[in-house]
Amino acid sequence: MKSVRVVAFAVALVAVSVAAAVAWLGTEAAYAQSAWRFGAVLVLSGDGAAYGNSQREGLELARDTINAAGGILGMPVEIIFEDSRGERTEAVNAVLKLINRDRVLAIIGPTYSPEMFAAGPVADRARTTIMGISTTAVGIGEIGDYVFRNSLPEEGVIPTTIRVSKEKLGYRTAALLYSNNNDFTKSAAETFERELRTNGVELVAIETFHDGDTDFRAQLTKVLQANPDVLVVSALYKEAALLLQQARQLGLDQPVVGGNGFNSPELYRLAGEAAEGAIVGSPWFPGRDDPLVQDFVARYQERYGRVPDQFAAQAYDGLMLFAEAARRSGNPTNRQAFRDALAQIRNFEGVTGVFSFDEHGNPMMDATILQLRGGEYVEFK
Ligand code: 1QQ
Repeated sequence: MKSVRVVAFAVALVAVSVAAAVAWLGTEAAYAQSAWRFGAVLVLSGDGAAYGNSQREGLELARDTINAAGGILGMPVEIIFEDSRGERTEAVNAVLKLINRDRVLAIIGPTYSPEMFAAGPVADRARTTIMGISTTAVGIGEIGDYVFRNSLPEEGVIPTTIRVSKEKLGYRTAALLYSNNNDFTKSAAETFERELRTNGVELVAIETFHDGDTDFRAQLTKVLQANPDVLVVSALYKEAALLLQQARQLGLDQPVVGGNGFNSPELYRLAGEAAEGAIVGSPWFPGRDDPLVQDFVARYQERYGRVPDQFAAQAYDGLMLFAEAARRSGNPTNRQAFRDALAQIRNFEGVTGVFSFDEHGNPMMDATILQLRGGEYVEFK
């Protein structure tokens, strides 16, 4: 009896070990990749699709540039694209799928700050690097050790936008208009408010709306009565375009200063003349006299037939940063080594500028102040 039990135990033990070995082999097999597989979660449809489609183009150009030069350590780069439609839950689901099913090494995106505040902690808990290429609200890098961004936060852009625009335009009073159900537009509005006050500008009206709103006339009528010297707007391009059109119709012809939502040429396509002259800060300036920038602009233009916008440029730089981290880490299945290599990158030369991450995974770089003229972003002088 006793020996039967021992044998049964031994058999069970072997069975368990075999199962464990098979499971281990299975994981290893899934991990034994012959490509650097990354995921990208972008707003590819819906109201903000122009942001995400520019990002997709920038990523594809970077991917093909890397692969045409032989890949990274002899292995090609692969990107699995997911459309979040700008929705937090979609972004979370996409991140889970990329991590667990596709077993990507790391993730680029999501496009919007609110999406990152939802999906960033999910990637962080799974110890998988996630890097925003357009998220600009305060506190993104601080979400966790595996959360990065190469997009310059509004906190790093707006102080220059306000200082330079005030110097040139000499405004003394301002109206601030912003969407207050979006982490990014809210965060940027707080920074605008602080910087306006710091520069001695009096806020004579503060008006809010929601993402998705289409009628801004009630708020604009109050702004008209307050008669500010300048309109400061923190909104995504769709709301910003409608707001600017309605403002001009009501007779508000003041200069306009915008936040990062203004960096898509879609703003001008939707708003037309109402957006003419709008001022916005960005690390990206396609006219920069730098061979790296001009080579990128020429290749992008050849492939897509237009000048790359900020979102395409930051996406391009984002994948190039990932490629550098991949090269340094040396292993397409080691997520920890990848994260550590990315965190250590200093003085990386991208088309949007020279990158270093601070201790929270946020970039430190300079901004240029731009003005929309005839649908193009030119240096504001
Ligand atoms: C954010 C942004 C948007 C303009 C990205 C498209 O800056 O959500 O943080």
